Amino acid sequence: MAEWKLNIDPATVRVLISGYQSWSEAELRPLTDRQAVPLMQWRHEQGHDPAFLPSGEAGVWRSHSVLALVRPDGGGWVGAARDATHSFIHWEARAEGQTVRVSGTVEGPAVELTWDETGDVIGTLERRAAELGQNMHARTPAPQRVWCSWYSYYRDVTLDAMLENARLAREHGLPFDVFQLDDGFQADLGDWFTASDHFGGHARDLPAELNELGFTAGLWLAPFLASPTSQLFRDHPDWMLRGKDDLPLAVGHNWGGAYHALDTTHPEVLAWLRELAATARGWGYPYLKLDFLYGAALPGVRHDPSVGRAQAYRNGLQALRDGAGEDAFLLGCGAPLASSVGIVDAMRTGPDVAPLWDEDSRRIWLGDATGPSARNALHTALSRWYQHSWYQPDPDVAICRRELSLLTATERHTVAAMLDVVGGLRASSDPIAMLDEEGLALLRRCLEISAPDRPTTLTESFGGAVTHFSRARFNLTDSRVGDVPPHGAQWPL
Ligand code: 9PG
Repeated sequence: MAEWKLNIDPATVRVLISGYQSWSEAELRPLTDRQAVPLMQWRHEQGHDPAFLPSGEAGVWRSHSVLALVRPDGGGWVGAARDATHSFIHWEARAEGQTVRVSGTVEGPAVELTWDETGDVIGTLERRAAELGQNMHARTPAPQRVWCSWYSYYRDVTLDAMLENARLAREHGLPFDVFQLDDGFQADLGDWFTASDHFGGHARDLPAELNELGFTAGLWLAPFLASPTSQLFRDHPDWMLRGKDDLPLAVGHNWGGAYHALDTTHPEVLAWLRELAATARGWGYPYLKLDFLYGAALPGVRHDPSVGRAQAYRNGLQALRDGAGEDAFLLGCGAPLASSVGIVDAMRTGPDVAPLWDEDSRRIWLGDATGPSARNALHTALSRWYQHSWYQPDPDVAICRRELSLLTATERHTVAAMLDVVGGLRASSDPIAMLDEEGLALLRRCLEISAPDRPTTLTESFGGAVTHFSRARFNLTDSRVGDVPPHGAQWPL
């Protein structure tokens, strides 16, 4: 463990942290504030790293891979790592009287950590992040424009709904590159080759028709998961990651019950992952959204105990890349972030957007800001702006429809501004038939590719996140701040 003691009054310092995986919070907060830890235990493995949780104490902030402290003059300190291929890097900043103590810990094979004092935290963090990206051979292809079925059809998606939206998108000349089928097409978690009862076809029936309409076909998979009801689980109980009690570990509760994860130190599991990705590719899907990837990285008992969990995760992800092919486009989601650099092309960098601004009961009273909401997605994706040198960032979908949504016109505009500032993948889930002229115009604007923007300052924030950029200023609070309405954005500036 490396440690630094800073002779600075903690009350004058802000901290910038990034949570473990796609959905974990990233924040820019006064150091003396309290980092929330979810009250519900099952959210620990699904939204965070259970082995390095937020502390829950005032004045103690934990971050993964990078950490920055910001003085009132915009200078400060930046902690980073040169490489995260085989290891997890845990940072902690702790207020102690009139000093701040910082520690950096490596879980896994040793890696060199960097700790810079700087007059320009924004620039130094961008530079150190870019170095990590270079060292890990980051893939940063051109941004894709994606229509995804999740945020309007959810698990009820059908083959017909996919094709109807693709046809309408073509009729309207909407510039999507990819039409991506999300969760709901498969019989069970793990049983990817069998169709669900309601889908009205098979996933392999879709790509040819999408290609004819001029779109690339994309498919969602949660390749490391297996539900206890699945054939995969029944056939291969010995493939599961286990707990100390030798039972298959419960790694989350998303589909109305607990589910398990594959043990990616097992050679048969790696072979299965290669086959799964190659099969999806063979069906005509060169674009894969690989979700719930955190499952392979949880602490547990593995087939090969000599492999650490960061390495086990990486080996599983590499098997998927090998199966899909070097030229496939892989989008990671629910994934340990830095550990995926160099294998994925794009990465979700925040929680899900939802057609509502905030779910403050869950966020405030249950201490869980990893749940779906426009506010949570903005808060975290904006605070990870520097990660465009790791992969193409995916801050999740725009919502341009007015039906099936509680978002106001101001809030829809704010999400659009966030997509411009993050400058990565563009996505939408709106049923095209629901969009009127205004909705279509906003969608077209959201699909305009832009270069990632940079913050103008980290010494000010309208809502605990990085909110001040050169092209837009965001207000994530519930009251007007200066010229920016609540939940609003001044954009373009
Ligand atoms: C499909 C969805 C969509 C979506 C993904 C992911 O923390 N959670 O409990 C949690 C559950 C689901 C979730 C995100 C977080 O959504 O982000 O785009 O693909 O799965 O089931």
